[in-house]
Amino acid sequence: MRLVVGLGSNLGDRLASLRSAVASIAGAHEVLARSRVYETDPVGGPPQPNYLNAAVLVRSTLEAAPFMEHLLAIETSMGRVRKELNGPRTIDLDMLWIDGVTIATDTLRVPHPRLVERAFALGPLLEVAPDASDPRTKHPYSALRFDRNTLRDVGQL
Ligand code: PH2
Ligand code: MG
Ligand code: MG
Repeated sequence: MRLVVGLGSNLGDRLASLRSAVASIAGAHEVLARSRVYETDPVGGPPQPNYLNAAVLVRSTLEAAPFMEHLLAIETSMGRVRKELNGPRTIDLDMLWIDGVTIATDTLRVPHPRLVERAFALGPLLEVAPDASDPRTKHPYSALRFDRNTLRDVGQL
């Protein structure tokens, strides 16, 4: 499957965390493209530091559920502790989109339920997968409006 992983970090050495996570992903799957790294204001949750956000386009032989398990294992190995919903985190790895696939179970939803309303997810996704579309409606994400000014380019992944 071809999919996009969204990365976020707002605790510790944020850039190092994003890069370390990408290295872990690349150790087990084919990373086809990497977005720029963007600094973004936190959206939702408690008051918390600014995020760095990015995305990678991946090709994997795994199916969605085991792929997500791998992402969660990387988060745990990097010391992520889950305290509160939408709270600050050293690393967050989200399966934003899988080409042609919709999943809606109790434990997994793809596309990410808040993808289209979050510039910090949609912007990086479109950079690595400009052709991405909603798997059910086929509506291209590139036709959606979002505020590019909320994404401050701070360098390469
Ligand atoms: N992730 C959240 C909540 N809020 N805000 C920004 N800017 N970037 C994120 O990655 C983010 C967030 C929960 O996953
Ligand atoms: Mg998230
Ligand atoms: Mg997450």
